[in-house]
Amino acid sequence: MQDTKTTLTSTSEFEKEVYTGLTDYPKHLSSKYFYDKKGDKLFQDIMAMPTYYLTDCEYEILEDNKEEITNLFTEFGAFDLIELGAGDGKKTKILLKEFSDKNVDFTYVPIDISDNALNQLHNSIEKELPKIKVQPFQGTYFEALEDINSRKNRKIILFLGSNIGNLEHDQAKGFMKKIQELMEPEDLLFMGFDQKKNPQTILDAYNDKEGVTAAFNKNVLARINTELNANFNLEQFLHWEVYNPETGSAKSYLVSKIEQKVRIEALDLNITFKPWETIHTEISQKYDDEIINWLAKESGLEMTTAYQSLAYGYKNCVFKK
Ligand code: AVJ
Repeated sequence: MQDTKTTLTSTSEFEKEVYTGLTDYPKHLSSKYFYDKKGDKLFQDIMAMPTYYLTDCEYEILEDNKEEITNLFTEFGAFDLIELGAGDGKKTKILLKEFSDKNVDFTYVPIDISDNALNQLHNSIEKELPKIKVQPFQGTYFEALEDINSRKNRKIILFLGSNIGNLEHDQAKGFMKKIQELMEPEDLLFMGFDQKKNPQTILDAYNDKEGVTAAFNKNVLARINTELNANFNLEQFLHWEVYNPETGSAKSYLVSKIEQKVRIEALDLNITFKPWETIHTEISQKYDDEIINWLAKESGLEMTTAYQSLAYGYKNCVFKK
């Protein structure tokens, strides 16, 4: 029952957003729609590529500091470890394994938009770390906040992988403020922020030669084709990555190579593209200390600790209210 309902709600949300995004000027689609079964796999492939340095940075930070992090998290006894955008949980498992080995009393609450990713994660934890209590939650970040709000235990909220970077500053600020409002004084927010760095390194991370990121970006069109009965020709769109070193925003676009018409049957909609017309699909914001401090201040959070990966420039920050 629950599953059916969730699927129906998110499908109509998808329809609405596709309609709005493709009838707007300039056109846009949300990166949250990259993640179906195929998209999850493509993102896993991206995370495994050396050019996508973010994975290694965070892996290194968690591995090098897992004992200190354990002390921080267990300071007040039992807690709920709530992870926003858990995905395949590969990085989180460094902490989960450490907690399991040390018999830490906690419940892991992975939250993700992808049912498929959540099921895989749940199964793999049951197999690899059977002692851990898991309570998965499928939904968007904003739906997740409601669930978080109803929890009684001490909350430690993980937001890893620089997932926050998918939000524009104002959205990020609003989101962190909402989290702050549902935190109690003992609760913690543990967040990953990718840092500004050599612009070429960033372009290479989001524009790999193998074309995996391109396929990931185009997966939103593939989903519209299969789920909304449309006829996008993926070959006729170019994946294009732009990085602005001043603002720190990396943006992904799909650019129409030709003049073309697309039919989206489920929406009874015809879309036309002029040659080189764009669809903005993703922002992956890069941060510096000024921006992080501004976000913290605006959302009423206090940073208590920060862990850094110096080689590439990546930070995990701990906040309390
Ligand atoms: C999962 C949002 C952190 O923006 O770096 C990877 C997604 N997009 N390559 C990012 C992504 C293109 C990723 N996040």
